[in-house]
Amino acid sequence: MGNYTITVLAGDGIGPEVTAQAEKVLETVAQLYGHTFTFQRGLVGLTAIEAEGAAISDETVALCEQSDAILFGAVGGATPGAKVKPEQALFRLRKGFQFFANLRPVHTFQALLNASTIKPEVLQGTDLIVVRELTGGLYYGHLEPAVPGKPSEIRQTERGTEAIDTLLYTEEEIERIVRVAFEIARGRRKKVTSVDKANVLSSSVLWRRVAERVAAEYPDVTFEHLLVDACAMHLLRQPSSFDVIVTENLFGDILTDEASMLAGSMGMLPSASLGTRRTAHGTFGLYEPIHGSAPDIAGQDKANPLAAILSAAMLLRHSLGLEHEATVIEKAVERCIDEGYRTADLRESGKEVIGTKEMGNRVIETVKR
Ligand code: GGG
Repeated sequence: MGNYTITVLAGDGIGPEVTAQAEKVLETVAQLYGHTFTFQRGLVGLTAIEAEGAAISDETVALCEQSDAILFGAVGGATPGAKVKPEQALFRLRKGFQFFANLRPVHTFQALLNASTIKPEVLQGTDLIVVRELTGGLYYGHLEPAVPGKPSEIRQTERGTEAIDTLLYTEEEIERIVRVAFEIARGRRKKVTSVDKANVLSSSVLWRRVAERVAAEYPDVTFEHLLVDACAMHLLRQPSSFDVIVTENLFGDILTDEASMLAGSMGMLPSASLGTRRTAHGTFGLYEPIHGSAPDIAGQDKANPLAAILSAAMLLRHSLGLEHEATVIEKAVERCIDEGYRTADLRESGKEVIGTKEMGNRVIETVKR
């Protein structure tokens, strides 16, 4: 039994809808196991820009600072020509709290083998985790000022209109993320695939060199390099061959959107963003579904809340040290899928489609069983 403070940053579009379901599940777990979760809320993204003039205010960052974990929804939306982008909220939190390790597990539930356009025999046994570097690379490689997506980065020169992004990694940044991957692999099937573009990019040549040095410290873990293009192909050809994939920021973002199709939908993939800051019970972190704000379906009770609910499970595990409670949620999600409940993104013939709130309620009922 314990008291924990969780900052909820629901954000834009479907963010508030899916986060509300995750919160409901957390409240149920609190009641069942005698914990007290205090939820404190802040604005992020487009919602914050409209209300407060910034994608995230200093006050909201301070709220995060005073909590055990951050439960994040999604940010994004149309901001044509805007000076401030909703995504800057995420980048500020990631950089500010040094959340350099983004864990994105990809698991294909048995009952969803036929929900994908990919053949079930290819999907069978898919259980991998992408360890995405989150505070470096192209996302942060801008000229002055270092603000991702800032429109002023498009400039006029004697060559015409141009824009520059730089891909910079230091040895230290590579080493710490590769080490996270090896530590995770030790608790799994003991295989690490380091993904880069070393035939083209200097930063990848350094990435390879550092990854090999770290790998030598883990002789019990099988290690391989893979070019990012080959990785994209193998993910669809033989996903079960992967255990832990470690890669740089942008490659990780793209590969996990692809890999989400192995799990049936973007709405199935949770994530944890972690750094080195400790809480009383674990590691301070930010937890969010990998999907964006999906404005096209916002407010229609159509979004899949399972990625948000599974992110809440990761929060319990990594930041609050509540492993049992995390597993209870994960098992409940799998059981709901086994019992045939599907949101629209997982539409399957013969299966009834239910809404966001109903799916949240199903998970709660299952957690209580
Ligand atoms: N919940 C994920 C989210 O809001 N994604 C919006 C986004 O821009 N993400 C970029 C990224 O994760 O790097």
